[in-house]
Amino acid sequence: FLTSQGLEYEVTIEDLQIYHEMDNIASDFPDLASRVKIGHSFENRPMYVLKFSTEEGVRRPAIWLNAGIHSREWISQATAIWTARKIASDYQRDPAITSILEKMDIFLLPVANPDGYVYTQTQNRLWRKTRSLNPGSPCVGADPNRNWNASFAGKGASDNPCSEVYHGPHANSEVEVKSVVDFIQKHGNFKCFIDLHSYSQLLMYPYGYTAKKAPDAEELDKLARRAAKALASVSGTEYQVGPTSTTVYPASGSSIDWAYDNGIKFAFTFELRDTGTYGFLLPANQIIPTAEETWLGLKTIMEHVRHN
Ligand code: ING
Ligand code: ZN
Repeated sequence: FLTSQGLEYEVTIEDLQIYHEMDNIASDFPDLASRVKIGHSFENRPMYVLKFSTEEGVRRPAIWLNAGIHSREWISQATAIWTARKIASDYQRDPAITSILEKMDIFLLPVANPDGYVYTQTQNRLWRKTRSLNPGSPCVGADPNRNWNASFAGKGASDNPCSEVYHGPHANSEVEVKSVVDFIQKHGNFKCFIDLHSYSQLLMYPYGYTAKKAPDAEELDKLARRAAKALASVSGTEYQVGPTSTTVYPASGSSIDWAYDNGIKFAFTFELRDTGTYGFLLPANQIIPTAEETWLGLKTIMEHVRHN
């Protein structure tokens, strides 16, 4: 609303500003982008994806860009929504993204854990999990990156609801995870799944649930190294590359392991800036630089997917 001081915005608990920006992108680029509701959260907030598609009515091979599964990793949601506008505005300007979109659709979910995200803005900045209730426990939430049906309840997850890595009562128990799983399975033609987290500056591929090598480890490693190099070319930000279990720690029930075991070969997790100076509390002046460098990494992966 307008005051004597100028423009001010009324922010309410329910106001996910990223959802408004998704709406704006869809109306600024009506021939390319649309906002699709794929489900709802535990507290009944909508789960919105932006769909980028240059041809209606055909189920083209598709790319899933996931962000904000851990609510406190704010650079993830921010990078995702910046990337959304970048995809739309560079279409028909940048030959790389143009040719990707001539063959594939991109689905981008910037807020995979909306309840947690609102909670980090109103109650506890460092909340990681969902906000589902655990019967018989005073502790709230499950780790939505331990809740996928990939060696569920295995290594690197906890059966204690009070743990930050609580896997939940069963695979897909978190409605936010289930919504993504159902959408991807119903679609049936996803070739790539990228999950954005922070922090540590890592680019990882399966597996997290085992130290065994994934069948495509060599190709994924080569591609990840090229992506990390492209990313570093922007402002020198260095990433380490490798499989999750040996690069960060063993972790079962993760999104990319589920994707990979369900035939989505190009499955990657980015751990964005920084390496710990600010950690989850990355200063606002690093948002755009992070998004800009990450974009080159993402494009490297998406171009490879288009050719394969
Ligand atoms: N790190 C990830 C986590 O879920 C990870 C690491 C990546 C685990 C990919 C499994 C698969 O713990 C953060 N910061 O959340
Ligand atoms: Zn995370």
